[in-house]
Amino acid sequence: MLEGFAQRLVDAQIMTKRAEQLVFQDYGAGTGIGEHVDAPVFGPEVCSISLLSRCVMSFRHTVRKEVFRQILEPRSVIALTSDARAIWSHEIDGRSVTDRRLSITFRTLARHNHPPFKKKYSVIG
Ligand SMILES: O=C(O)CCC(=O)C(=O)O
Repeated sequence: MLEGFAQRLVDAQIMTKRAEQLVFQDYGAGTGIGEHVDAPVFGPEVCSISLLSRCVMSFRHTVRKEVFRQILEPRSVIALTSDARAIWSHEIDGRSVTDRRLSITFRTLARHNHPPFKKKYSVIG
C-alpha cells in the first residue's frame, strides 16, 4: 500500500523520491498537533494528505516568528519543502478540527541526496 501511494505522489510530481515512511493519524474532533519542525532524520520533502475534517495548519518562522495560516481541505495534499520544511515550524490548532480528521504523512529518509527546492509550500486540492 505504501509503495502505491508513494509512487502516485512521484508520478504527480509532488515528491521527487518515493516515500519510505507513511504515518496514518486519526484525530478526533478538537485534536490538533503541536508545533514542530520535522526531525532532520527525515528527507527534505514531507507530504500530508488530509481526509474528512478540514483544519488550519499554522506555520511559524523559527527566526522571525512570523505566522502564516493555511486551511487544509479534505482530500488535499500539502507538500512541505525547502524553508517550509526546514525553517518554518507547523502545527494544527485542535479548535480548527471540527470533526474526525485523518491524515497520511509521507516522508523519505535524509540519507538520500535530494535536489534543492524553490517552492516554500504547495497545497494541491
Ligand atoms: O496531520 C497532518 O496533516 C500533519 C501531521 C504532522 O505534522 C506530523 O505528523 O508531523
